[in-house]
Amino acid sequence: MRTSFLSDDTICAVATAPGMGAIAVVRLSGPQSHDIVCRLFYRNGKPFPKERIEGHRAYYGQIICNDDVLDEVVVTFFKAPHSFTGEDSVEISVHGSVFIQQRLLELLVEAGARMAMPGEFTRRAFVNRKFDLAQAEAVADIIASQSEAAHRLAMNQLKGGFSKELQVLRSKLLEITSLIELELDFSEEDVEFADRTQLKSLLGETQSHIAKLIASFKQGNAIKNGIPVAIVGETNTGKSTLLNALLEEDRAIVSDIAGTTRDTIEEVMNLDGILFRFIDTAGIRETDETIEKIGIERTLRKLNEADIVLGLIDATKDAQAQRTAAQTILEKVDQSHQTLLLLLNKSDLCQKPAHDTDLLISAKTGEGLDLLREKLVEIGKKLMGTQNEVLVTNVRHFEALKHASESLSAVSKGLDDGIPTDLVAQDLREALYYLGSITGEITTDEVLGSIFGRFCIGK
Ligand SMILES: Nc1nc2c(ncn2[C@@H]2O[C@H](COP(=O)(O)OP(=O)(O)OP(=O)(O)O)[C@@H](O)[C@H]2O)c(=O)[nH]1
Ligand SMILES: [Mg+2]
Repeated sequence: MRTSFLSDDTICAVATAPGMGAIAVVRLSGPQSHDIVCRLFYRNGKPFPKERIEGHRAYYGQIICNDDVLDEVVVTFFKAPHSFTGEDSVEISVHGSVFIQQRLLELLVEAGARMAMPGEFTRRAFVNRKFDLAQAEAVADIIASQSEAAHRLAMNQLKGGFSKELQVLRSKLLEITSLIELELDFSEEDVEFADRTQLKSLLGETQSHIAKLIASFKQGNAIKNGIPVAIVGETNTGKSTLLNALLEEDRAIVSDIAGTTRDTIEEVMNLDGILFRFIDTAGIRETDETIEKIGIERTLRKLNEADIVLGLIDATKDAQAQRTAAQTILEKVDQSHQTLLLLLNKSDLCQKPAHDTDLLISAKTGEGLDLLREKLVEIGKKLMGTQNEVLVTNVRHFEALKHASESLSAVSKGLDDGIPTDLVAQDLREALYYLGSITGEITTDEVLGSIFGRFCIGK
């Protein structure tokens, strides 16, 4: 059940990016929002009467305080429930001076509004059932989207594509529940009333549906946060130089001292519409140094999590050393779900490669990097696959689905082991609870606080 959050107060905030801009939009929402704005808003030198407000209409006029004109503005009024939040609300477009924005907020607060908390507009929209929680989170994803694919995914979630999928799952679970409850009702008569075959097949179907969604997280996460590309290799092979070259900026420290990079460094970059998350790592070598050891452990973790591994080999080393280095990397990559590109770096210092690699590059001069980018895009496109299905992109949803799946496994096992039906029903309720937590049918103030707290103010 959604916790009630009926607002009797009116909130205000700057909705546009902080700082100076051509224009800025100040937003209000709540029962007094029209009254408050009408106290400050003048047209043709006269206060604008609230009775004249038409919803969804923009009015040109002035914000006046103590006979001084603060700014010429365009005010758009929205009448409940036909607004983003579902409440009476107003958007005031002002000239984007920081002073005007601040002063207008002060005036609004003096007139009875309160500064909004992060995400409070969207939270109100959720509470007023403008959309469910997964859709509210999509609003944040749309704002954060950095590529066409991420944008499309967030849009689909906002339109309710993901929510619809969950509804299908939910109705399947409810069907299972009713089959089990039927059995519960007749338990005294000691009969297995429900059709177990039907129950089992429905359960299996639901489980594989959830498993499919869980599996989609890898792709969804790659689209949203970038395909993880780990740059690994021995120390001094030029990993940090390569990161800098790919990003076209001096992001990581480069030096000829082996063991320069200790911590992992991550940066996203859009190549041909696909988002990549490049991860520079600490060079792999035997060491007794505590901090470097921790760094190398991190390298191995990042290597495991990566979809693409760029294995760097120093072209100035002799053939045997190169082979050993390649072997070390090969052993650590799981090619069943990771793509490895072995790169022979420092081509500018060697005449010809000692053995076959995927690519000969020079991170320093840029030789071979165009080809590398092309290969990355090619692999990225394959990883992205077809994109019209519903994908899980949010860790919170991913976790909830995993919990739901565990609960369903317990239901399955319970049925197989002949556990009393009322206990099985308990696991089923748990699965329903986890699914409900995604769309927000079941939430707590704490959960809402943590979700909307991550939004920006004015959203
Ligand atoms: N000539 C030449 N030098 C390079 C190239 N790539 C890197 N270097 C040099 O190799 C040295 C090591 O480069 P880094 O990028 O710091 O190597 P790394 O793999 O990050 O090293 P660690 O962080 O210590 O593991 C530096 O002196 C770089 O300038 C290259 O393509 N050609
Ligand atoms: Mg480095």
